[in-house]
Amino acid sequence: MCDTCGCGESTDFKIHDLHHDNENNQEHELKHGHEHNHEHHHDPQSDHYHDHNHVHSHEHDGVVYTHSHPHKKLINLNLDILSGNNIVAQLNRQLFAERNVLCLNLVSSPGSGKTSILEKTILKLISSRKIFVIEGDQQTLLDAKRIEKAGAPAIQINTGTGCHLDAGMVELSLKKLSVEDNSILFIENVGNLVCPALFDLGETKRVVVISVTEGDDKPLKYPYMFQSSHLCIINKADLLPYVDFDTEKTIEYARSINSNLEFIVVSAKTGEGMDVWYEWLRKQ
Ligand SMILES: Nc1nc2c(ncn2[C@@H]2O[C@H](COP(=O)(O)OP(=O)(O)OP(=O)(O)O)[C@@H](O)[C@H]2O)c(=O)[nH]1
Ligand SMILES: [Mg+2]
Repeated sequence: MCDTCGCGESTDFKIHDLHHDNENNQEHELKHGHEHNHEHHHDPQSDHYHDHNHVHSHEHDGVVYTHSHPHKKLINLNLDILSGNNIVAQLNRQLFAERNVLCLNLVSSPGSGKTSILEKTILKLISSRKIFVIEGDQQTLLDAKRIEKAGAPAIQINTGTGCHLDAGMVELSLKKLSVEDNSILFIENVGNLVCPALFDLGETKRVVVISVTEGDDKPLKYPYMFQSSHLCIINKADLLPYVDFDTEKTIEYARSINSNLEFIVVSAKTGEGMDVWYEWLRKQ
């Protein structure tokens, strides 16, 4: 059980490489374990000085790979539940910065149109930009196959009972997906406006997608996702004539939570507004 949000065990996930997985059995499991060697020193304020040797191990084709990140950190055990994730996220972020990779974490409810937006984006930009994609879903290779069909290399993470990606999953995926320098890496998170908000993946920026069929109250109901995002894409604009969705009200609600949030209204289906999104990408 995940300590933070109560979803399924976060070590029980699978990473699928569409090309190198066994053809008869595309379920290529990558077992991932964590060992922690801890030394605790009590101090008067009940914080713990945490002498922490963080050892990752994973199994691939019967071979267990292990690496460790020794680190020392002062933690408050009540507050810093997510520190393990944040440390790996910081390593991912450092790697992206060193290699000039623009890493965007796409988050949304299920079905808002993340994969559709990525398909259109890849078709438009792949001739001028190198694009790579990490796909997150509880089950199936469907989205990774759609992305590869559009023309970009993709890795699929299946989280099983888990409801979000975490930084360790991204770190392991990077060992299978040869992301090139000066490229764009899109991470499509598991469709869910709750838990993915809590897990920093090391992304350069976070993009929240909502669609007009979901109702304009979403920023107020799921504030953490809007608070932690840099850009909000409002998708399915082609359906605006048929649904009760007030775009201005949505923007007002979201801005009341995050005054720095940017907005782009698009339709992945008709292509409306997509040029504004491509321009936003170009500026990053
Ligand atoms: N009308 C309309 N339908 C859209 C648009 N974008 C996506 N869809 C449809 O919405 C459905 C879900 O789209 P996806 O791109 O699979 O959404 P997703 O966010 O990737 O879904 P999950 O990965 O399952 O969370 C599909 O049937 C799409 O064809 C749009 O702009 N307009
Ligand atoms: Mg998808």
